[in-house]
Amino acid sequence: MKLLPHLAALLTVVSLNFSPAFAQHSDAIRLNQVGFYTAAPKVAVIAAEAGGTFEVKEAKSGKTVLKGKLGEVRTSQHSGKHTRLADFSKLQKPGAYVIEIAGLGKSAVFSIGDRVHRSVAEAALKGYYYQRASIELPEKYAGKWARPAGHPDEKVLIHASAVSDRRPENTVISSPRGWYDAGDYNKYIVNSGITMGTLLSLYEDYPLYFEDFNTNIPESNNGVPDLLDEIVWNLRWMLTMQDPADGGVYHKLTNPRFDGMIMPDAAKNPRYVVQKGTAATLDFVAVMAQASRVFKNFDNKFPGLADSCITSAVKGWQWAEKHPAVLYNQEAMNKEFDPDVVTGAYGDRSVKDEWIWAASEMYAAAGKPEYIKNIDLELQQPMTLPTWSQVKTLGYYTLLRFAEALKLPSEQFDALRKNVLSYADNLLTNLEAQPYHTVMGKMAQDYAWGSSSVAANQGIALLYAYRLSKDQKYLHAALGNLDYLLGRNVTGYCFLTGFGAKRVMHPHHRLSIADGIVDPLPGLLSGGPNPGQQDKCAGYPNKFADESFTDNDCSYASNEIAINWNAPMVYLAAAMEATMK
Ligand code: 9MR
Repeated sequence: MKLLPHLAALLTVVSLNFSPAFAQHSDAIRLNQVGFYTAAPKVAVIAAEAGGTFEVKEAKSGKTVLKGKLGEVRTSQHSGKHTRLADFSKLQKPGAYVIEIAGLGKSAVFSIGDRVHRSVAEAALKGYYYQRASIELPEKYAGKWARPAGHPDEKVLIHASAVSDRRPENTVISSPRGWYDAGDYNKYIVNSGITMGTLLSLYEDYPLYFEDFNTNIPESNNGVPDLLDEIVWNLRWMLTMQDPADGGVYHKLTNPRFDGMIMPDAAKNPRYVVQKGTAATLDFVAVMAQASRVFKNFDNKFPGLADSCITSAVKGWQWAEKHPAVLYNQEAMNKEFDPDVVTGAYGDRSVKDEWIWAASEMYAAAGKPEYIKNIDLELQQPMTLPTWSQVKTLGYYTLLRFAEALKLPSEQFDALRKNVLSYADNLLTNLEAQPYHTVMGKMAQDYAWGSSSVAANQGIALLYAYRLSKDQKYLHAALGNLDYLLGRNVTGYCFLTGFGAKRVMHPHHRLSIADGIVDPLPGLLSGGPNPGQQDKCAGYPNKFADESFTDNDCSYASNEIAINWNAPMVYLAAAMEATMK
């Protein structure tokens, strides 16, 4: 009898450790647990006292292929802890390897080769398929994560805050499809905005790469890149969120309160669209304008879609001109209307940046500079990293992308270019002293809620800098942030579910919690360290910014997943693949 609990514990360990990648490794040797490009820089970080040398060995034969010296001691600005680098860039022979350090043992197994992040990019895009609302996921596409349809959203109510002449309170509208926002099942326009903008930009920046990029979704092989098919799932939902009477866009489609930890088909609470707002409307305008550009080239596959997008964008723009700053304030709304809505707020205090983004996308879609004529593009101010509440840089990226086609005045182009390059240069300053040799984490504020998306978005900014300058230092720093996300960080976790030797197993994600399957849904990016620790979850190791992470499903502040975090992950991994080819 006494043996039984032991056996159960052993079985759990065995089932969690089924793949060779899970073999015991030293947690003090931190590196990208997926792989390294043959010709690119390769470093591991040693986070323990060790002798001065390291060896790289073939994983299978144990044969030593490289010996090296550890770098100088570096000190973390967040915790005061010490690290040293093991630089094995010289090793360029494709294969599977481990790093071994006397007294510490071996690292996780990693590979060196070409296309090492292809599977990461594919999985991260496939993550959106798993987030789809209103559709059954059959085994053929979803494997063991197959599930019945949930949240049909064909009978959604107009909330008291959202009434208009033709749509009085409780009018029923149909608003199916879209992606679940995150660990919860609601659908938020503002967060869809940056997500779609990032994914559409990925397509516009690297269209050729997606000609042969299959994620095994129902639409695969329909002659349209899977990236765009996936985008259409959310685009069609977004189109339903515009009030046809006046062009204003509802802020979100939501339950009044979060669903419990249940599967989608068990969720039966009424859902509402709530208050039209300027942030939602301008984000919608930006996405629709960009989508009209992209889907114009697929008119035979999606007849009329591009037209609907630009028509909706124009209507949204006109609404916003009449309502230039209607902010979503959930608390104020709840004081005035019932039922109270307490789900994600995505309330923004300024819409200046949404104006910049929407205007830039409209300009690039319609070719009419009038759209930016009355907008202060804020080009003399430092660039900001895109977040759901700060989107102006998405507009900058688009203006840069189409500078030539739009015949952008050279002062404007130069200012944009300078803006991106100085942002990237600031990231790079003092890189040599960083404890993990990443631009991510230099500043304490990098560890915001969803810090993984900060790392990924910094990577994107660096890739723009690289394309503008052709200077490899930016490309390598971007790659460093991908390394960060895949394991070269203080927690030692590979933050993308389904990948790495030390993997995230317990994200705050209803679909992963309620399905009873040990492995979480794959291809989803965990939020990452967040010293705010707002969830007050018990598992945090300490208060240090870079360590405030716990792989525990109570931790919505450090271990949730979200569509706006996955998008830059897809971008960074796919763009890196496209670039390193
Ligand atoms: O990503 C959002 C973060 O910036 C906010 O600080 C946080 C608290 O308002 O909300 C995050 O977004 C959550 C949203 O409100 C609801 N769905 C889950 C999102 C990720 O945690």
